[in-house]
Amino acid sequence: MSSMYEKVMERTDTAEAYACWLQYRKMEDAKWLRDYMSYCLNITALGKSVVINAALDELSLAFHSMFEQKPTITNRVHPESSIVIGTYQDMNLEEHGVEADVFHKLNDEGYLLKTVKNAEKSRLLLVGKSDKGVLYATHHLLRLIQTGVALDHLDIVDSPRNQIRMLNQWDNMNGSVERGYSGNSIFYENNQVTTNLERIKDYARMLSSVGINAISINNVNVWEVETNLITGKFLPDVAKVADTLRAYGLKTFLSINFASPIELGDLSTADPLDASVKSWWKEKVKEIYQYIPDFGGFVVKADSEHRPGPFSYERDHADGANMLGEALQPFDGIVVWRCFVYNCMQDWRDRSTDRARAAYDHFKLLDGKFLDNVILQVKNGPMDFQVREPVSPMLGAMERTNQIVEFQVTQEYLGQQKDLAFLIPMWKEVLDFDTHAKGKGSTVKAIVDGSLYDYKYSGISAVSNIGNDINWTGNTLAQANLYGYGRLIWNPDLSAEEIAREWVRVTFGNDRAVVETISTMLLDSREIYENYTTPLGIGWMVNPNHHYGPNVDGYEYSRWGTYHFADRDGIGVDRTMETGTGYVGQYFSPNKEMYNSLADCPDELLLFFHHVPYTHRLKSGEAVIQHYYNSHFKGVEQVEDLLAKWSLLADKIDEYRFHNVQERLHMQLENAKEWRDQVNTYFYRKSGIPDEKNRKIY
Ligand code: GCW
Repeated sequence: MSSMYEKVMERTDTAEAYACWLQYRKMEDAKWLRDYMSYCLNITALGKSVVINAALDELSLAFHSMFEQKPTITNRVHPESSIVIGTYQDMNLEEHGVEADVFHKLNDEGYLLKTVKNAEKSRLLLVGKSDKGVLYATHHLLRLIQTGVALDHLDIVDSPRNQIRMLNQWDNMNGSVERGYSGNSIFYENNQVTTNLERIKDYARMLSSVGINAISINNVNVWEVETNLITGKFLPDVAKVADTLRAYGLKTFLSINFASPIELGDLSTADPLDASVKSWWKEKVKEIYQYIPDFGGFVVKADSEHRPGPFSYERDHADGANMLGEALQPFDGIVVWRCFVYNCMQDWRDRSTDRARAAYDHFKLLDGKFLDNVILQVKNGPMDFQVREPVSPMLGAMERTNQIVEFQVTQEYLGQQKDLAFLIPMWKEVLDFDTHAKGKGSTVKAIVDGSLYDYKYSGISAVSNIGNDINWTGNTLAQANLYGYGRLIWNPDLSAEEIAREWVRVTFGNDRAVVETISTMLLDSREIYENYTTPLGIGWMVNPNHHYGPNVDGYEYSRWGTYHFADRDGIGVDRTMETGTGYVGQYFSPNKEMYNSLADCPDELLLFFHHVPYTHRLKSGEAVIQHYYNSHFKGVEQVEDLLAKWSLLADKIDEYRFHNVQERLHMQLENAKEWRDQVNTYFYRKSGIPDEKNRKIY
């Protein structure tokens, strides 16, 4: 039986949309075809495992599709072998002239991809430190072929910089996806685990191709039905999903409800220090591992936005996390404990509470109290995935507590996959940020790769952006964020340009105009979005609840702690030491002093840290209000330009994907105009200060 992928690929109208970056387009160029085929038709696979089988399947599928010929596969090296794959233990490295030394320097998921020559034949070695390395090497090779790289002199040694490379699905069992903009869940429907494992398999193929190795498969808000995922009712189904994911090097995690012992009807308390609660979780974990022997562990949202947690029992987060950690320890499982904890019932009149401070205030004093299989997961900024926020001061603050940073691939506040927003440049800013936690050079990437503090577990996690739409991500160009997320966290030193161009090539082919145009569109897009929404770091001003489109005062008098404090004279949140909330004090010097000083604070974050008059001059010389007008007018023009650029590609891209993106760009234009007009009008009316250029404001 043909797979879901193969079935969709037969339907020409949506095939490219579904295939994402695993296009394996038929090779037309005769010279390349000859060159590549000389390597690709005789595969020898040494060693056996489900993961190596997955690598072989991928090679066969890809070669068949690109060269219209299925490769032969053998399990011992023979004179015709043109690709040899296996782990370094399975291979006689000397026979191929490779030193085993290479592998001692690599971590477990690393690999060697090398062209070796003897008298009459060249062959490719794909050697993994483990079978996962073999799979990653396979995808590296397929990427090279699809981007038109010659194979004659390969000598690549690579391994991932980050240990945990995770995705969090915010999928509910009724099939909905919290903050999902791409259709329904691929994991659940009608309060059941899906039986469509083929679609999950294709997702796993995509994720493994960019090196993701862990996934939590249900929403961090764990509702009634989902609480049962850790029971015999659903575990057999979850195990099937885990089997599918495992073949692609992915560990399965579940989000759990902290109150499970109560909600599943077994106990009357969920107090983490209660002996019966502790043993309940120990038994529960044992049961889970009977179904899923390599289960990853739990993701936990506790005492946050009305979810239950240790606070109900006057215990702290360390008590809660350690109780679960203890239960998971015998199985090498881990607890990913989220730090998104703040008062979501704030009184807007109360100026002493600052939501940005919350995570640090809750967790900093617990440093050193967590078990070593607990990891704290921290959102990249202190608020909630706005278009621009400073880096969370939690990153670097916890010397003795494992940390993982959380990004959001799904574009909740960034246009919801209607508007274009390529997020890699933003994540790079975060990873490159110098926290100065241990002096100069204490970048976030050095914290989350574990090197700065020698964490036992660390890495990067992100909220996924996929659903069951045929193109997975609603907007086809949003596929770039998922791809780029994987590539970036594998190697944070890749540039956003490299990632963008590579994605365009594997997704749309190597035509120069296509590569240039789309990568430029992507690379400009975050700034464009910022221009017509909320520049200078203030954020929010969105419609409450669904978070799409402008509503300047939408959250101004709400309980969520997300205010801009605009009045007739000025705007911004004073977070300084002297007159503000003192939030800046959570940073290490010299960041603390830089943000605290009106003169030194970077323009793009000005209103995050300071309340200033509209007439305050930015470093550029523009007054704040004029900057607001200018950037909003500019943002709309830039979206018009995106549309014009895209239109030029009409005959270079298949119809389905072309129209999908075009349609979204039109929606984006409408949205941008609405933002421009509402924001400009609001501030004009508040301040009475006209636009120097006399453009239309209502
Ligand atoms: O960004 C906010 C979202 C919620 C989400 C929460 C969280 C899953 O609006 O939908 O809940 O963050 O991260 O827990």
